[in-house]
Amino acid sequence: MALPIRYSAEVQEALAEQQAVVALESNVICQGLDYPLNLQTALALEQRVRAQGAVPATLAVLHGEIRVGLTGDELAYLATRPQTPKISSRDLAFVLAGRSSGATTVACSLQIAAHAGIRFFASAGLGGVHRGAQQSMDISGDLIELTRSGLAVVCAGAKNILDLGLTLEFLETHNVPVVSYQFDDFPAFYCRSSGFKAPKRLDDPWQLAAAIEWQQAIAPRQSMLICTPTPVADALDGAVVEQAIAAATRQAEQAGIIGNALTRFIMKAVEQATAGQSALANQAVLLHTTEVAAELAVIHARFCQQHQHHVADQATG
Ligand code: PSU
Ligand code: MN
Repeated sequence: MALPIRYSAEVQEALAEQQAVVALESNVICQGLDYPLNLQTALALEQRVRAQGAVPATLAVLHGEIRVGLTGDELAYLATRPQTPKISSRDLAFVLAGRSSGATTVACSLQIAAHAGIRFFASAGLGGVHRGAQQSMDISGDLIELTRSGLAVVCAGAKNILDLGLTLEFLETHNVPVVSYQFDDFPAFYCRSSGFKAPKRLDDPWQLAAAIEWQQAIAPRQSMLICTPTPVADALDGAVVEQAIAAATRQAEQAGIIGNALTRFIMKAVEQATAGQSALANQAVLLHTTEVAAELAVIHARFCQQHQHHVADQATG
């Protein structure tokens, strides 16, 4: 069966003309941030992408239809319905069969973006290996989907509620290429550094574009993780955040929260403990990673055009 994918007119046109498109998730808008910060953020993200000369494609499922690119009204619809289910790639078939709606996680968004032929995706912080995963085995499907989507994923590392050391180990084991762009370390969401060096640093966006294309040629389904730390002015103090996270993690344990509810529970507890600071920091990270994704997507599109011309010249010359 053909997937019921509906593209916004501008995304369809941009894809047809091989222009830069940046895909965005909707779960963070629906559930990660509260109204009205979430709607303001969703609109600001699209604006940042456009300002760089790329086209934004926020992804969601609405009434049994996969949507690639949403209108302002549709963003508002999602932003005011936090009861919309969080859906990962494992949930998508049921959502389509039931003709229902869902806010897509990174994992689900990557799967949809791959079907849609989009090459770039931006997220603030990925899901990853949870603290205590040695016992719980709670590892986000976001990481798995990196190994079968073939996108350039721009983010500030993974959320710092996770075990970032284990997250890096997992990525290494699954041979996901991880690179920090113009930075040495693996970032930690709204903190600049996780304390771990990134496996690779690249400073030149053109070389990065070339690496993305080589990765496509080598293993078309393997995504590349491109990390960029949140700006210094937006970063939160690591020690304060760590305390809040440790307390929130204990709270979740005591409340017996497991499965796909855990991430949101801990994020909200941290938000409370920091009097809303972490939500604003989350927004700042999103804005930054999305802007970098758009900037890189535009350079990547130009790189591909130049390369095509070069190949055509060689063929005729
Ligand atoms: N950002 C937030 N809160 C969230 C998420 C992002 O502030 O809940 C979502 C993202 O959509 C991400 C997902 O893909 O959490 C990961 O969830 P899990 O750990 O259950 O795989
Ligand atoms: Mn999980």
